[in-house]
Amino acid sequence: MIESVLTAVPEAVGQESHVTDSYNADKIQVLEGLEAVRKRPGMYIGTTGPKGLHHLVFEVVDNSVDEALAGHCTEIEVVLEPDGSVTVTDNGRGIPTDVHPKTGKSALETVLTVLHAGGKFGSGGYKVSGGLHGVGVSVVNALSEWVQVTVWRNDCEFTQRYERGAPVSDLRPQKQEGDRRGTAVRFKPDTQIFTLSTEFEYGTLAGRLRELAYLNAGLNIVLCDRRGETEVQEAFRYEGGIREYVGYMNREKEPVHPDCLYVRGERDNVQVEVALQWCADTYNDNILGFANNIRTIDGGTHLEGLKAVLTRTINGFARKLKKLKDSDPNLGGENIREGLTAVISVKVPDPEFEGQTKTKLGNTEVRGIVDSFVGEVLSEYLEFHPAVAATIVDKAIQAFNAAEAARRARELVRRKSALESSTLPGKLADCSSRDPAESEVFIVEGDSAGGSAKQGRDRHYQAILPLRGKVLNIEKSEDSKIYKNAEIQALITGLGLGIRGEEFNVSQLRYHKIILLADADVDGAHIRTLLLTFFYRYQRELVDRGFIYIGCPPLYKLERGKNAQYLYSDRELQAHLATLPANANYTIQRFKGLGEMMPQQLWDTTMNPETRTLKQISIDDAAEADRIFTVLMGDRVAPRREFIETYGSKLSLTELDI
Ligand code: 0RA
Repeated sequence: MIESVLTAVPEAVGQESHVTDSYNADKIQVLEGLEAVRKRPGMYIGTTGPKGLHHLVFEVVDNSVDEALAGHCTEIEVVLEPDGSVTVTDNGRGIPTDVHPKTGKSALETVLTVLHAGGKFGSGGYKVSGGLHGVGVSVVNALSEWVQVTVWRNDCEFTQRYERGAPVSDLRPQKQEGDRRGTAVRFKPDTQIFTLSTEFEYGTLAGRLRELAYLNAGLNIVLCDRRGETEVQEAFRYEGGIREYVGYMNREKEPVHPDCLYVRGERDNVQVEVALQWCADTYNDNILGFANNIRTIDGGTHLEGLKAVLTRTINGFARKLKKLKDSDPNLGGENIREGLTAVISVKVPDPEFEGQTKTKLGNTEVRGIVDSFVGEVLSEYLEFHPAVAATIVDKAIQAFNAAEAARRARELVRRKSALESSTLPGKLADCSSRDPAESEVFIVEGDSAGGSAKQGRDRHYQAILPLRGKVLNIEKSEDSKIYKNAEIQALITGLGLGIRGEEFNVSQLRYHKIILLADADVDGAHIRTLLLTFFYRYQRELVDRGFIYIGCPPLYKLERGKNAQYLYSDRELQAHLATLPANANYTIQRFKGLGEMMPQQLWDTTMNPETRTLKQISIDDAAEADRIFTVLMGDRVAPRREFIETYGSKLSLTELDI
């Protein structure tokens, strides 16, 4: 309906909304719609924690990116304002401001107040905002204390203000000099909704904006933080698109061929873009899939197509180059993907997202399109670059041979080791529940902390697995050595992890919360890092699917008369001390380690779901994650040390407070 208005009715600059019955009825309906969003924000943005908060920014940015995808926008600027609001500005066409004669409302007001109204305008095209996130700017409006919109269009600057979803001013036009076009949406998240925190984290925003810039070659995205004393600004713009993305992910690695293999084009209305580069010094693959700029963590048809065509093409070249004999079996897909860093980005007119988290691309036609299109371009490239083809084939054959050797070693170990038997490790204090969904396991360093945790826990659903000493760095170890290591065996059998490199089987997992509990010092950070790396490299899905958590023990106990208070950081301690009267009498106890805590204390502060803080490890910035683990587990000691000291407890993965 609005579409026809856009073309049929000239924009009525400054036209008063004439009030009719239908306008009033409409308005009530609209406000009820937004009221529903305020009542159940989780239904629209998943959570009112940090993830949902940042989602607001991405929602607005996605709309600007859609303008870029439609070819009308080249710049997006995100400003973190000193007052806690955010402004997202683009140089697109500007949200239409013409007034609908029936409703008396401008298109702009419709976009801001009607759920999902944004999508009604577009004339096809590839939309980010129609996909996974696509809840619309109206949701941002509903969840903001206020929104200030500015549109530059038709030689005018239009402004309008909203409070908690409702317009509080008319759409005001003002003649402007020059021919500026675009939209600015400034909003302040509502503290009534985001009760935990309304503070945006620079790193979280920078990670996604960088990703968007890689995925949309040439688009200029600027992030500016005006909250501190000095302004911080970063511009993300990559003419090379995902080719540069792969280069960025590989910058700590050793590529075996200098240039990224790159495929880009369109077939049957589906845009396909792929960048590939193999590296020598890593056993894993790191393949990121995107559909309409949305990261598809659970894969889908685009990744299936890519994997199939890689396996077929590289096997074809292996035979053609006589590196495989006729009698040899084919190289496995996993051999061919070893050491591969890849990004595949498809843009599909009507994407279907499947799975529990809607992060799996379902469009079946995409599989064949990717397979045939990438196959043609890749084969031609390798024909003309036989040295590159030979290098990739050699690498895959090496991987094949190593996998065979590892399999034989594993068979040997398996027969003898606890892996084969179903006995749980002796030091595991299991819980009585057999329902993994409600069960949690605390992985605790050292026997004394393990003892306190065992006594303090709720044994119905809390298990304790004490580990002694440092976990083996699996990145640098042969499989045979891994399976012989006692701590790793305990982890594998105790948690139900299965075999490295084999398909993850969630039904085997014995606990859906795996909680790492280490001291709040540098040693603790190191142990946590080794464990996280173990999970990430051994079975990455554990991390991707949000099973891994970090427990947060307190650093201080402050006693004042009969009152005791636990504090979890130096900052928290200082903040608390500042609230005390100058003449207050108090004592401060600093916990040197978990082992010093009484069982009851450990329960109260760290284990009791009612009072504890858990941080869920989630990888929003997949490129960073892979690089971080490469740095952490690689051969270079200096960057690792520096990293652990800076990020020991943070890991620059987003840790969500839950
Ligand atoms: C509806 C229709 C058109 C553009 C937009 C919405 C639009 C929305 C946002 C949100 C942030 N920036 C935006 N830029 C544009 C098409 C307008 C036309 O046909 O002129």
